[in-house]
Amino acid sequence: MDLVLKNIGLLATPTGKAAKKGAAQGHITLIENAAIGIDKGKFVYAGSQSSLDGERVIDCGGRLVTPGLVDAHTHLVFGGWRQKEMARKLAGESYLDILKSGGGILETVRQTRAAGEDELFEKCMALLNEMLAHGTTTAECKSGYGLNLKDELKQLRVMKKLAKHSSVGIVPTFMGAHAIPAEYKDDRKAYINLLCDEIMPAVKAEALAEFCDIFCETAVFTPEESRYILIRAREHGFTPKAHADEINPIGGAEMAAESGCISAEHLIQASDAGIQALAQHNVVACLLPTTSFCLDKAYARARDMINADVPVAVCTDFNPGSSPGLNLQLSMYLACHKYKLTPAEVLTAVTLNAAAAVNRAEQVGSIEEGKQADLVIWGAEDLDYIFYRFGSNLARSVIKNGTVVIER
Ligand code: IZC
Ligand code: ZN
Repeated sequence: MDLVLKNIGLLATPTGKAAKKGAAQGHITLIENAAIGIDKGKFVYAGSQSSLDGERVIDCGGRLVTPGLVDAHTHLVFGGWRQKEMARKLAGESYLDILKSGGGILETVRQTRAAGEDELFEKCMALLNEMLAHGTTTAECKSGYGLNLKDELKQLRVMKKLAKHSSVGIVPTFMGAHAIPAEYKDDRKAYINLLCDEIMPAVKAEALAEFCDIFCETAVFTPEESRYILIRAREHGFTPKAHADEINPIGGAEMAAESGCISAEHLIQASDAGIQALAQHNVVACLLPTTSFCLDKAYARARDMINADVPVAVCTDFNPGSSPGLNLQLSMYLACHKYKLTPAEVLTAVTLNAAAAVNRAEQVGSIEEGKQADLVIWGAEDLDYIFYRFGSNLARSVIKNGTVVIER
């Protein structure tokens, strides 16, 4: 065996290769005095303390061990930042007002178009190292700040290079339908055609993305436009996702469910019918509590979703506008204290269910024989503690594919 972890005070993990819903979301495996065996990057043993021997043995000192965290929703690759919009926000301008005036996403589009590929790569490597240090071992990344063929491909090529060089597992998503770019503001149809007829096939020709996401929102893409774009995306071989009912209740959740989305994002304003539709189609709800926090908005109805048998994931939404933070531990804290989910439900939400939201539940998201050996050793002795001591980075050591990548 390559690596053995012994003297684990508590091993906490969901189990299985599919998202957990309903009461099962809160049913996790808890093993006291546990040990883990890792060989060739995979878990080969996870159970009670045993006399395992390996090339390297780590004494966990009675600490908590969980699966590596999966952040299933980030807008990682962007030029610049948007701190200059903070004053407008503090003075009462809304997120959508700033976007309508040509700022917001469109400001980041200007800065991303102006940035070189190498510059974006270096910036993102540093951000990914910060994520890793906070326990994130897999991250989904969306394009959507190029909004033309050249710059969407540039963002996605940066992700491909990041996937090669970063220890964080990268899941690429094409999100050319993030906003209507300024040069098409009087001809939305032409932009939608450009997306579906030219950019989608080019992205697929280079195999740069598995998923296609869309911002279905007032003043962005209507549910009808979203349906059309996601149908075209499926024809091109993408698995659809949708930002739905974030700011206004416009039937985004229903649209996402009917369009065959693997996940629907935000859902702050999702209706009862929308929640039922998600449950019926087994769509993972990717909830983003730091966005509610940053925009000072309501929190999604996570408990209603769990009661309705919708599998819930929790993610950072890391982006330069509505959630400029990449620490998934803060999202976990808010999910517990604002959504009122239990620590066990939230742990499932940031591991197995998040993995399912990016079609990775067979490989990651739990500590079980055969899965990729991604885990976090926490500066904590039990699960409650990491949902209690907010504001500090409680991840101590991080292991990705069986390699110790962070040791503190
Ligand atoms: O840059 O504002 N919500 N898209 C939809 C975002 C937030 C990212 C941004
Ligand atoms: Zn987003």
